[in-house]
Amino acid sequence: MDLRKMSTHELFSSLISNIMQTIEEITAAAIVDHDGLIIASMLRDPAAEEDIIGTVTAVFDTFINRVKKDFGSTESFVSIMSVENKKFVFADAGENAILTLIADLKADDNQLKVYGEHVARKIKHILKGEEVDISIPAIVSVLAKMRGGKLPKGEYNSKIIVLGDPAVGKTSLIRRFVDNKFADSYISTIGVDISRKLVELNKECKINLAIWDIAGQMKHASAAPFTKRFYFGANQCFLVCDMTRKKTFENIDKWVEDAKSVMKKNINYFILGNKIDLQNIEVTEEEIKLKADELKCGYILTSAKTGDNVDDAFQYAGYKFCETL
Ligand code: G3D
Ligand code: MG
Repeated sequence: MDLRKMSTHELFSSLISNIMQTIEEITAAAIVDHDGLIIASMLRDPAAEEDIIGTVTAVFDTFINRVKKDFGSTESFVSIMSVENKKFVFADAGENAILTLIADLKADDNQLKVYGEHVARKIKHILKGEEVDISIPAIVSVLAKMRGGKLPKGEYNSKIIVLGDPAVGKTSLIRRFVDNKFADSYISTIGVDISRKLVELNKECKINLAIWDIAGQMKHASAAPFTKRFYFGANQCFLVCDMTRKKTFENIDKWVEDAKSVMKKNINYFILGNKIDLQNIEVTEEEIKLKADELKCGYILTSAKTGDNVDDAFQYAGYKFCETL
C-alpha cells in the first residue's frame, strides 16, 4: 500500500483501526476537533453508535476545558477517566484534534496511555501534512508493559552514544528530538557534539539524557581510534542506518564491534532504521528485525525529516535505562 496515495481521512481510519486491533478492550475510537466534531471514527459494534456519541459528548466538555487551559504546557497530554461502565481516553493530537478512545473498564491504563500517546503523535504529523508510517512499531508494546512495571523514583543521568555511517541522519535525529527541528543540511559533526534533554517517564522518574553525536564523517573502526574515547561511560548505544542505503545497514555489525572493543560492560543497543519518509527503500523491516533479534535489542523505523517515531525512540531509551537501575 502506498501511503502517499492515501487521503488524510484514510490515514486516520487506518490509524484508529490499528489501535483497535491491538487493544481489544477498545470499543470505539474517534478523532474529534476542539468543537467536538468527529473527523474520523470507528466502532467495534455499529449498533452501539448512539450510545457512544451520547457519552462522548457528555464527558467531552470537561476534557476540552482542560486541553484549552493546558495547551502548550505539555508536549503530549493524555487523560483517562471512567464514566459509568466505560473508560474514556482523550489524547491531545495537535492544534485542533483530539484522539478519543472508549474502552471496557478492564482495559489497562498504561496500555491505553502509551498507545494513545503514540497514535496522537501520528495524528499531529498527519495534520501538519507530514508523512507517517501508520503501523504501530513493536517497541510501543514494550513501552506499555514497562510503564506498567514500577519505575524507580528520582532523576537519573544516562549517556547515549549515536553511531552509524556518515549521512545516515544521526545529527538530524538528535536535532529533531532535542529541538523538534529538521534542517535540510547540517555541518558535518567534527569530533563530538553533546546534547541534553530531560525525558520524564512519569512525574517521579526523570532521565537526563546526554546524547553524544560522534564524528559523523569518520569511517568506523580503527580509522578513528581517538573518537573511541567518547564511548567511555555510555549506558546505551543507538545504531543508526539509512533505509535507502543497504551498505549502511550491513555496517551496523562494524559499529557494534567498534563499540564492544571499547566498552567493558554490556550496554543496551538499539537500532534505528532512518529515512522511512523516502521512496527508494533498500532495507526491509524484516531485515532490521532479524538484526535486532541477533543483537538482542530493540529497533524502530524513523524519519528525522517528519519526526515519525523519533520521540518514541528516545522514550524507549529512557525506559530501557531504568531497567538497568
Ligand atoms: P549524520 O549526522 O549521520 O552524518 P545528517 O547525518 O543528520 O547530517 O544527515 C545527512 C543527510 O540526510 C542530510 O541531508 C539530512 O537532511 C538527511 N536526512 C537525515 N535524516 C533524514 C530523514 O529522516 N529523511 C530524509 N529524507 N533525509 C534525512 P543533506 O542533504 O544535508 O546531505
Ligand atoms: Mg552528523
